[in-house]
Amino acid sequence: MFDQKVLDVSTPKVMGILNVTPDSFSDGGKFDTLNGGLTQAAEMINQGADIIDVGGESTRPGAKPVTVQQELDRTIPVIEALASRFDTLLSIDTSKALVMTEAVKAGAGLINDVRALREGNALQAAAQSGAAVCLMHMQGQPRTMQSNPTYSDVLIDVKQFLSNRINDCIDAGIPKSKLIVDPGFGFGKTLPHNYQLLGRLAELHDLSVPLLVGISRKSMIGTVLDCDVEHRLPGSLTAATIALMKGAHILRVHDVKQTVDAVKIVSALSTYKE
Ligand code: 8Y7
Repeated sequence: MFDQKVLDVSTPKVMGILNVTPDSFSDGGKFDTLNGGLTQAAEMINQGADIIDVGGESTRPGAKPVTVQQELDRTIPVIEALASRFDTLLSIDTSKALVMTEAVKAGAGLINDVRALREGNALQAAAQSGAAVCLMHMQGQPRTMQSNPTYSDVLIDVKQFLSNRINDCIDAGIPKSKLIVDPGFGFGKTLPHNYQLLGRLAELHDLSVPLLVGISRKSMIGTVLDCDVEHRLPGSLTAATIALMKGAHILRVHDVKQTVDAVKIVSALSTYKE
C-alpha cells in the first residue's frame, strides 16, 4: 500500500488547491502572490486539508506556458514558508524537473505531475528527490487536448497508460509504495469520457496504488448543470461523493471544508456498518 510515512490513505484524504499564479491574487505583485498564497493555504489547513497542492503553471486548456524561472519564483517561497509553519504534506504541481528538485528541497513531499513525468529529466529528478509522485493521465497537451480526444475504451486506455507509467517509475528507482495514480478528469476527455471514467473508477484499483481524483469545479460539472465556476459546488460535492463511494483515496479540491464534510459522511458508512 501507499507509504504510511508519506500519507496514511486508510481513510480518504483531501488535497486543497493552491494556485500561485499572479492573476490569482489582487494586483499580482510578488508580495501579493506569496502572502495571498500563505493566507489561503492556512485557511485550507484550518478547514482540514491533509495536503496542499502548490501550482505555478496553469494547466487549463489554452493557458500560456510559463518559464522554469517564473515557476520557481512563484512556488518555492510559498513551499518554504508553508514547510516552516505547518506539518501538512505539501505537493508541487509541476512537470518541470528543476521545479520538482527545488520544491522537494524546500519541503514538498509529493510531486503532482499532470504529464506523469514524461517531460525532459522529470523521471530522474523525481526518483532522485525521494518524494512520492502522483501520475496523471492526459491525452495530448493542455493547449490542444480538448480538440478531438478519442479512445477505443477510455477506462482501459487510461488504465494501460497508468500501468505503463508505474512500470517506468519502478524501473527508474521510484518504489511502488510512493506512487499515486489519477485518471485526469478533463485532460483530453469529452463529457462522455469523463462520466465513463467516473462510473468505472473502481476498475483502477487493479493498479494497486492509491487513487487521486480532481473533479472540483471542472467543466464536466458545469456542462451538465449549465452553470459557471462559482455555482459548481453542489455538483462538485456530488461527484466527489460518487468518487469516494468508488474508493477514491485523495480528492483534489478548491472547497476544502465542504469536501471534508462529504468525506465524514461517507466514512460514517464504514464506521456504523453492521
Ligand atoms: C488536476 C490536477 C489540475 C487533476 C491532478 C483544475 C494540476 C485543472 N487538475 N492534478 N491539476 N488531477 N493530479 O481544474 O485532475 O484544477 S489543474
